[in-house]
Amino acid sequence: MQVGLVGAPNTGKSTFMKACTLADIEINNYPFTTIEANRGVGYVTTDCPCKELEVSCDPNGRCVDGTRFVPVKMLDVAGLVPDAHQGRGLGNQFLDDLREADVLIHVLDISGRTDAEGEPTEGYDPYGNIEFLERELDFWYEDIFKREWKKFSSSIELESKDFEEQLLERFSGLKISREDIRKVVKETKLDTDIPGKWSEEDIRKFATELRKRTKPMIIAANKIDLPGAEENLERLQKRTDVDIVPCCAEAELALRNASKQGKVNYTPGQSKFDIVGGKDLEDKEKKALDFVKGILDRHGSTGVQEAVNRSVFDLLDMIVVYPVEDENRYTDKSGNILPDAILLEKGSTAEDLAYKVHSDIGEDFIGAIDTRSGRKIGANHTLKNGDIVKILTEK
Ligand SMILES: Nc1nc2c(ncn2[C@@H]2O[C@H](COP(=O)(O)OP(=O)(O)OP(=O)(O)O)[C@@H](O)[C@H]2O)c(=O)[nH]1
Ligand SMILES: [Mg+2]
Repeated sequence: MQVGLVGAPNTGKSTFMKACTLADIEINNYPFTTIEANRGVGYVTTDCPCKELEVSCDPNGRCVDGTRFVPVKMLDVAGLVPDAHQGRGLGNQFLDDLREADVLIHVLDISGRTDAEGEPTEGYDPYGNIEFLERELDFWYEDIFKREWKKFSSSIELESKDFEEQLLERFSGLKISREDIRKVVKETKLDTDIPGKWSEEDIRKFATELRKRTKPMIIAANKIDLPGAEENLERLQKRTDVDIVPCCAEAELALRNASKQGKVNYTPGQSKFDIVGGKDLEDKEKKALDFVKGILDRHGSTGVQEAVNRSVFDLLDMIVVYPVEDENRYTDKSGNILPDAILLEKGSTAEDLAYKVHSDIGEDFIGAIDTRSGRKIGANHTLKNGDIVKILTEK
């Protein structure tokens, strides 16, 4: 599972990334601060069953008052500019870092204070950035396909290899699934027996549809704190059907830093924070926290956690399940309560969970127990979000 951050330069991608991961990342108010991708671990949040079961859990990560933090890998890349595929800006080769991404968050400066080149400006219409970003992503995909298309098509036409198999094999880095291919072939109505005869336009159409399916995208409308941002957001919401979450990455970063320093109590995603009693805050810090409070009061949250959660739970349709060893006490072998929280695709089975925990456990799987009902479940039993499962193995 990997979440990729994309967007024009200077929109706040690295600020968003730093807020999520608290990694040491450079942020500046000029374009192309990021050149090499920043990688880190962020979190999605979900309701932990510990609250409902009235137990105190011992998570391998973190659980704050019933909010469980489940790690997800995150990637922040360089800014993308129009015509990057022709080498402008930093080009689009760096997008290859995003091959592994399962979902993208497009960080957009909704205030209109950054143009498509990442230069500070005023009154810029952010809608243009949605169009060009998608276009550049399509060119990136198209290039990847075109590079291999000759070899790929001759293996099908001359060696009678299967289209789906070959596509999965040759483009495995793009995380394409069989289902993605089938749906795209159906939609584009292209003849998969003769890919060598596809026109450039056919390849482009195929690449674009696959890009949309394999890299679903949500927009983080960042810098919502700045004047004009809310009006732009309203206009944008009418013009696009992409999911948009208003964000203030700067506020989220300020809160997480203050929380790390023990100055505030704040659970990411929440609508409020408390200043820890007895802490002397400098005027500057007080001012910053007042600014953050204004954002939370107005928008309900900074939007950062919501954008990450929605990308994983809504766009990728993931669920969280909890494997345990002891079905009565919800513990692992060492007595830790609800230690692991595992992200799985919706529709995953008990056996899929076993494989996810460890391939040996998957191989030795003979059944499982749904701990809430106490009932035995089989390999094909579909799991639900929040399920706590004991896996049974033959050894
Ligand atoms: N007002 C405001 N400024 C923000 C916000 N988020 C980021 N910024 C500022 O925007 C500027 C660019 O931030 P970065 O995080 O470096 O942007 P980036 O998209 O990673 O930029 P590149 O790496 O150059 O592509 C910095 O001055 C940040 O402080 C926000 O929510 N509100
Ligand atoms: Mg950056």
